[in-house]
Amino acid sequence: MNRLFHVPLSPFCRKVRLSLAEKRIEVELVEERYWEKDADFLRRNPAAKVPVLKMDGKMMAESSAICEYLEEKYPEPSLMPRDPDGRYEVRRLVAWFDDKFHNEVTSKLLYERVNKKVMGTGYPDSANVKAGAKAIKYHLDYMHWLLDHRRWLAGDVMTLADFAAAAHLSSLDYISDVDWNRSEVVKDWYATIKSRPAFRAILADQIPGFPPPAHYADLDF
Ligand SMILES: N[C@@H](CCC(=O)N[C@@H](CS)C(=O)NCC(=O)O)C(=O)O
Repeated sequence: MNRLFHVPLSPFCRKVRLSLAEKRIEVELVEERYWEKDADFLRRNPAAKVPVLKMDGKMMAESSAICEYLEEKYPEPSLMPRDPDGRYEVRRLVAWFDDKFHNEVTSKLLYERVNKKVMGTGYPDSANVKAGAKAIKYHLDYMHWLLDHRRWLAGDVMTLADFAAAAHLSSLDYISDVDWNRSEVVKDWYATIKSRPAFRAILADQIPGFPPPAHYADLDF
């Protein structure tokens, strides 16, 4: 059986969960409290990060490497365009969300508000929360601009870029940190992606001590 070592609100883990579910690859989810640096976990991934996917007798780390592996091994349904320009744009946007958005927004809001409490490492730093709340506006505006020109974030078809973005936004939506009223096109994009069967397990996540808001799992918000 395939196994994904993960934490439920990790955007990197969610991106892999979405890819697996879209491709209908069954996987057993195993929660990994990576901050406890358990010896077995360090053996699975010396980088001490989640996600880690155990598949085909291998332990795999790094969410984008995993998603591209899945894409090459299970090409249908496709989450990458075939042409080099299209593939470039998907990779650029995956990096945008997993690097820039993660550093400017996810780490400033989710990690401050949730991770610190779960890991017992103190209280949210209000300057970070303020910076994250400011930065997400710019990112939503950038997504609005992209989606004004394109059906999906990287072009005409849904790709890993949409899953990367939806993974971050869904984790932030779990703690009500996304102002969906800022852009109707971004809200419509999220409503469409959220309605996919691949999203169901993510919408069912429950973190002890952090109940999600009612709209989180509501397909019509
Ligand atoms: N580049 C990695 C990032 C993974 C990552 O940073 N995961 C976080 C959880 S959201 C983690 O395990 N952090 C532990 C650490 O940085 O020590 C990927 O895409 O898989």
